[in-house]
Amino acid sequence: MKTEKRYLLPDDYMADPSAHVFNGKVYIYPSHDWESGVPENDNGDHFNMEDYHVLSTEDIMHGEVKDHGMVLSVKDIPWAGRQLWDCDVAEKDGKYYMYFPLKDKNDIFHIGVAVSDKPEGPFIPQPDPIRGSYSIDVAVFRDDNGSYYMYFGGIWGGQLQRYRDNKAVENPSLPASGEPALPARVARISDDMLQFAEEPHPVVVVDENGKPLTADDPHRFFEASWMHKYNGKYYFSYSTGDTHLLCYAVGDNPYGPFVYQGVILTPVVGWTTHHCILEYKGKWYLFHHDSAPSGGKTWLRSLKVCELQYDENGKITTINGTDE
Ligand code: FUB
Repeated sequence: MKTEKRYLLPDDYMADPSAHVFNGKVYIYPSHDWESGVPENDNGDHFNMEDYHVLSTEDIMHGEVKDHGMVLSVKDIPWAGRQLWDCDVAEKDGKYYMYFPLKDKNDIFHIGVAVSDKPEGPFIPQPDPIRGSYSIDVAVFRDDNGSYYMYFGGIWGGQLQRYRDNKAVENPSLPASGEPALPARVARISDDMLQFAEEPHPVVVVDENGKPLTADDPHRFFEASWMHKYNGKYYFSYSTGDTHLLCYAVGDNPYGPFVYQGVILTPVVGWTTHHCILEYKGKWYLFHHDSAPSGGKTWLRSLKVCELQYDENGKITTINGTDE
């Protein structure tokens, strides 16, 4: 059966959606693709994004999607080098905290924070990135007890291979075939929402026998973490990067381990795949992007959404990335 899908913003290129419900409305925080002219390479230099916009809607599949305009620019971030990649926003006590990966002046990714009184911004950046932060692709999850956790990390251009035990290594490398894959990271966020409250922990995805997925497994973590809770279980979902899937794994707490479950979305048009999952008005949705409207240009992606279905055991029904 075909899944009904919607392009959310046909007039602009945006990608890497993070969506949340604030004050009864859905707010979407994407990265903002544009034709910067930087040639495509494995380092991701062609993802040369310079600002963020915020979108909102009250009817995900059919309603108006409002673009609130530019809410943060690389020009306003004191420590900026280049490349504003996937961001996310969390609300605490009436303030909104935008977390964003950005390369510093030495071309090293860190994660910054910018603050607003409103979900639609504008967001004012802190002078420095989060202490001890590295790599890319931020997702912030608020657990039912009021604790906030940040999931992050991405390999290749996302620089995760440069770190072991949260320290930069001299000779970055990826694990060999058969060795455990590089994991995403998770850290609880401090009470003031501006720092990590602890050293980041590895987010380990294991098979049904408890063995970590290996570096050559087509379902291993690559980038684009997301966390949501369904029927009391913690669903860690992610992109597999060079095998072009969105997959998920389930655990009993925010740190895992998470047991691999299956594919959420098969490959889309374009190299990257990146998503978030949200419940709104009693239905579940998958937001993601593809490059079909730009004719397959990997650096010019368009936001898409469709409904997500679970079976009676909490298994997510796989969605075909290309049926329209
Ligand atoms: O948008 C730049 C990068 O492409 C993101 O950080 C990745 O998740 C991929 O979508």
